[in-house]
Amino acid sequence: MSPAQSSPAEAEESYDVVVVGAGFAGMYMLYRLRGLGFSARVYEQGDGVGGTWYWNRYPGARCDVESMQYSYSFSDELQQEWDWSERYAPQAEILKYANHVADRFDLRRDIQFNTRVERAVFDEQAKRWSVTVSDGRTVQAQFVVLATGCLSNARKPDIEGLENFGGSVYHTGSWPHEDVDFTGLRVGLIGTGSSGIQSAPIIAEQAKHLTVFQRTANFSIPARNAALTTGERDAFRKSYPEIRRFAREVARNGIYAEQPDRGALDDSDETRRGKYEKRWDRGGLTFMYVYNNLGLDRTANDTAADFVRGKIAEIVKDPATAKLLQPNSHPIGTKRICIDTDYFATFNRPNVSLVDIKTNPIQEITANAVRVAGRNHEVDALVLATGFDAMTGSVAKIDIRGPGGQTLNQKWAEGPKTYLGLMSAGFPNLFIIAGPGSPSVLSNMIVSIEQHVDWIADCLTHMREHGLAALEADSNAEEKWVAHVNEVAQGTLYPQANSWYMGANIPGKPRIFMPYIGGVGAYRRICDEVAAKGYEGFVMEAEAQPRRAMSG
Ligand code: N01
Repeated sequence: MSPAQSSPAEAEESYDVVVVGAGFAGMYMLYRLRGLGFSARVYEQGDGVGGTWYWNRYPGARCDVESMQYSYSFSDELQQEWDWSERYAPQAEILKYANHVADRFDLRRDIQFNTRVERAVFDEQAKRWSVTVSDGRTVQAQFVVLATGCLSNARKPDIEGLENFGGSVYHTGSWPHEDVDFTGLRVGLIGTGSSGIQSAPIIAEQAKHLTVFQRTANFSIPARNAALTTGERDAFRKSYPEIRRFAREVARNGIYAEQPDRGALDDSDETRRGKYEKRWDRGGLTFMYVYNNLGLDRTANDTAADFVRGKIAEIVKDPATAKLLQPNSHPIGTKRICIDTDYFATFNRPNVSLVDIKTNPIQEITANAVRVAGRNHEVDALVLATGFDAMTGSVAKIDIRGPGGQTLNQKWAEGPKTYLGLMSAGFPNLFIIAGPGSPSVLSNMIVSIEQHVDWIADCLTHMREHGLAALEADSNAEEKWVAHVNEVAQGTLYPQANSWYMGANIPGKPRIFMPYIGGVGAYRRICDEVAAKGYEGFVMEAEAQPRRAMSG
């Protein structure tokens, strides 16, 4: 398991680890592998690093986790030296940060850009993966790490006539690199999730007219974005050790913030309203932290949902539009809550209109219009903010074949199954970062990414030290973990929403609550315990020796 050294030609084609993707997960994985002396090759389909932040360049794109927390913690020099400009960094700045990290740690020399991983086949004799990439080459690797991202497979909707549209069509998740200018154009925006809600106000400022086609009204909280002062940055930096510890161990979603200590029904109406007002004014995701039972108890949840519906009615002047914008189909927070800048107020502009496509779905897209309920809404450009085949979509695009030829897609046909979100039984030496069954998208992604990468790095080190050739999830351990993930989800309100967490946005995708909702702290403790017990629930195979179970 040392870097292949026999000949330069062989070394070029054989690695300890192939990493798929050079987003935040792939970059940190490479950094750790290199530090441990493993040879690694990263393949990235884009022509630059940054993953999500490389592709999602739509107007208004910014993170909904505050910049000082949505950043790597592995290098204190990095976190002390990097200057974030705003409370919520815009996409371009996050991408600049990703590029800075790549340069600072000299990562690019092990990343091959513009290259997709197309196939990975496990050779049971050699205990190695043969990985075929889009330039036609096949390389060998003992391990493959899928750092493919949870929201990276942009999904075009299946709407009749879309291919006949005569104007430009953009998807927020694969936005062009050059500037897109909507000045003087009539723009149609389909989709009102985080991407649609962030982009609508900016497009409306530019376009002659913006028509928003809404299928599901969404809850959104003001971002209250602002420039960060030197004082704010310094205060944060001084407290980084405690902030990072808290985010990893205490906060359920990996974000340092005040934690609620009571339920919504424990307060009087007046006190509750005062608390919601305070959080609304403060802005951001932590609105859901006012009380500890908003995700658990429907009556408690309704108090927060009613508050937000009331705010929408206050902001939006036309009562019919306000009513349409008020979400009623799901408990607040059970679809990813959106964070906006002036989204609802955008509908007070004379050049913006809202079309309900829940009651009357889009009938057809013609060369120059979107037809709804027999009426043509004429548009010159279309923006599809229709989301992603989340969590499994990018993994499914790779033809992954385990021993015996079973594909991962066959195994996951009824829904993804993993042990700890890290590995899937039947696929040895194949790791997933932030996979289904891990907290991933329910958390500050960088906290989860660092935890997974560190765990995988420790696991590979353990294997090297113990002369182990292969490791895979035990199917019983996997079944138990899947049952636990489901059980925890069923105890919450989350499964009540038709969300992408449930796979509900993809026709035909099995409806399973994919992320682990037990919280990043609890999850980390479980992963650490598994490792401390000699990788309990994993099956390991020694070099040239028969398989043996390594349960604790
Ligand atoms: O995608 P989404 P997104 N016809 O799936 C609608 C992260 N993110 O790109 O709800 C008509 O949430 C769909 O309607 P419905 C964040 O985790 C973060 O906005 O299925 N409409 C919905 O309104 C987020 O949750 C940030 O009924 C169709 C919308 O399109 C995740 O990425 C910013 C349709 C899709 O919403 C995904 O967000 C952006 C159809 N055929 C994204 N198909 C921040 O950090 C879909 N829709 C702030």
